[in-house]
Amino acid sequence: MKNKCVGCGALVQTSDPHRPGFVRADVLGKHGNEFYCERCYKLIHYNQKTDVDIDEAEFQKNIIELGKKELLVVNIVDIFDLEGTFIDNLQELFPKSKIIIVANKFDLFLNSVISGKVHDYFRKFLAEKNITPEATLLISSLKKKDIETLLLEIFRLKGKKDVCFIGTTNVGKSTIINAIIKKLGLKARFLTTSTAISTTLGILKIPLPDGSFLLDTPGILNHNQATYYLGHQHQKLLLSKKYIRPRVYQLLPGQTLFIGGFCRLDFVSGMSSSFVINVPNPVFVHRTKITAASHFYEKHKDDILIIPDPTERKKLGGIQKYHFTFEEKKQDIAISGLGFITLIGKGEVDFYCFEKIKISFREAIV
Ligand SMILES: Nc1nc2c(ncn2[C@@H]2O[C@H](COP(=O)(O)OP(=O)(O)OP(=O)(O)O)[C@@H](O)[C@H]2O)c(=O)[nH]1
Ligand SMILES: [Mg+2]
Repeated sequence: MKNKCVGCGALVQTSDPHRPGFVRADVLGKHGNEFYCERCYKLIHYNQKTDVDIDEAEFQKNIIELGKKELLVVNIVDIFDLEGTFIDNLQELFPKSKIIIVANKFDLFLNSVISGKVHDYFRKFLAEKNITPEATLLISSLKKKDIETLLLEIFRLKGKKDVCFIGTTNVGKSTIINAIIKKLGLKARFLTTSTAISTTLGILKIPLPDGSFLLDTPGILNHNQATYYLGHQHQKLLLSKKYIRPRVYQLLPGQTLFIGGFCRLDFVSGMSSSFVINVPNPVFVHRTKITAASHFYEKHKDDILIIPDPTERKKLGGIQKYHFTFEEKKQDIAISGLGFITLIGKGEVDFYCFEKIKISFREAIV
């Protein structure tokens, strides 16, 4: 049997450091059958990413193969990027399996946000997409109690089946499995987790006491997400383990907000309204007048606004313009991979963002 890296699941090889699973030949002999590849070692110990060629077609083949089996599928989504991380054909991909959908990273909201309300929102969101899982949960993998609740649901539904964790990259699949390994005291090495996309590169099987397995899988690449197009330094900045501090701006028509160098929101008409910016704390938010906005952007896109940098901007493509009208009900502009802006008041906005980033206009989540 060929050896796999215990952190990322890549098949181990000793010939090419730019391909997944590389281990130096002299290191290989020293560690028996269980070792981490060089890329995992650097991610775990230095949070340093080695770029390797990712085979997206292979990831899709994995999913198709798993779809033929009868499993308990635990689909993880990121509650801060529901539209960007939700998989709309999940039930078609796993026709034989029971499905639980778990919204992770609830800790990114302020403590005062009521989980019941966000959970109701999540259930309504799935119902509107005609998705009917066996159970839904809202959790933070950083909280022990939430992992206990997830385990109760898993053991209620799994029978003798394997439990397969599925989701787009970076939603926290491997982090959750690590928490389960710890909670159940399983005899398994901890999986590699990181702020880089595509940390897990192959399927990893963690044995459960009843003879079945927990399966970790490589995340489905998400081309709609801002983070997909960023270098690792900027991915690190945006993937926060600390709650996201909402920043409130009271605007009059004629004013503009820049959300880093990612988006520009022009308040074109209406009455004085509030704009609550829920994006990672390191993203700089700047208010100016619409008439000064273009000049400001050209002058400061590479200093004050910083992210994305010129290389990342090229990958993000052209600029798309949106027009939104809001009144009475609070509405969000959701920016995949970044966060969302809640609009409270009445008016019209022009919104500009890179065309590769998915933008959704929705009822406010909080
Ligand atoms: N704030 C917060 N961050 C989390 C949570 N769970 C995971 N993360 C972070 O999200 C990032 C990605 O976590 P991983 O467990 O590597 O995600 P993954 O889904 O396995 O990613 P791939 O292997 O690339 O598919 C890491 O920086 C984690 O620390 C959570 O509940 N809250
Ligand atoms: Mg992973």
